[in-house]
Amino acid sequence: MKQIAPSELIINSRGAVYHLDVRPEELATTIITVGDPDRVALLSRHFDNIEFKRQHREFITHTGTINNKRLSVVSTGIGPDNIDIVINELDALVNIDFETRIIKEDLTSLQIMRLGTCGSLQKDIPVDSFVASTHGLGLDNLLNFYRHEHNDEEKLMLQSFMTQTQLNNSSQPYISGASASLLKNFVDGFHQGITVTCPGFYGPQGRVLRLGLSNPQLVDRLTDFSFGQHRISNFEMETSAIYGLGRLLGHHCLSLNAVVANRVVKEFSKDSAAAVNSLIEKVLGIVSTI
Ligand code: R1P
Ligand code: URA
Repeated sequence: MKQIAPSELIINSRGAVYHLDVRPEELATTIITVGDPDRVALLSRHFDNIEFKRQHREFITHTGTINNKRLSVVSTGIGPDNIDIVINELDALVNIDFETRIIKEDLTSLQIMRLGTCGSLQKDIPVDSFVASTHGLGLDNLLNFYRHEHNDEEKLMLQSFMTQTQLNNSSQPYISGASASLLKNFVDGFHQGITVTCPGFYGPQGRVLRLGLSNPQLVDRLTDFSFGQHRISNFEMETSAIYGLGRLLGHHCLSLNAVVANRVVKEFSKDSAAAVNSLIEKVLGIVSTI
């Protein structure tokens, strides 16, 4: 078995992985990722005990238990580039032996749930409601750096997406589904739909401040897209990267987001902090029982 070189898997003097600064024994196999570093403590304050806390850059990790379930909460910061770091390092922590630098023979499949905020692309998915993503559709290109394949349904969905959105010049989209075994626990109180992940908050999500857009119809076309029963519910900046990399590495992933903006009716939540807190309580209530 090939040893992974110190330049490829970087382990610091604490024996912890480079960006997250977490050692293998400090991570639980059920993980909630959040974009905002301040959100980590908002989750861990509900823990019965916290055994581990660490921060390096925007990556904060708290590990503890809730109802006897061991859970880690990890902040990712914003964007798919950070997700590349977080998912690869979480996977390395469980599936690469940090002593020998060799991939383990028995691989561990993590449960990784994103708890974030998003913009709704449908009139009937209002601000302050919650969305569970059936799919992550990436406009961010991250997965195109990895060998990956789409199944026949995904190929057809992407073809239809390209035709309907006319995105041809901006990106090569990719798509991956949620973990069905996780998604089935998040039905009551959640809208479901395809989540589009964008490589930015302004132009890539059709927001105009001072700059013109190359595809001014994008938001409307995303709203109008349909493929069989599927439609696009929302967009944000991490889900497709989590679903794409998570699937390639054999983890169970799910993205759950509070709607803070509705781009169809042009509203922003009057109390986005309350919406996030309510999502936290709902998700922890479910996660502690599965
Ligand atoms: C943009 O404001 C950020 O909010 C959303 C987007 O995905 C992006 O990260 O998620 P978080 O609230 O989890 O950061
Ligand atoms: N996060 C996003 O990425 N977009 C929104 O509109 C709201 C939150």
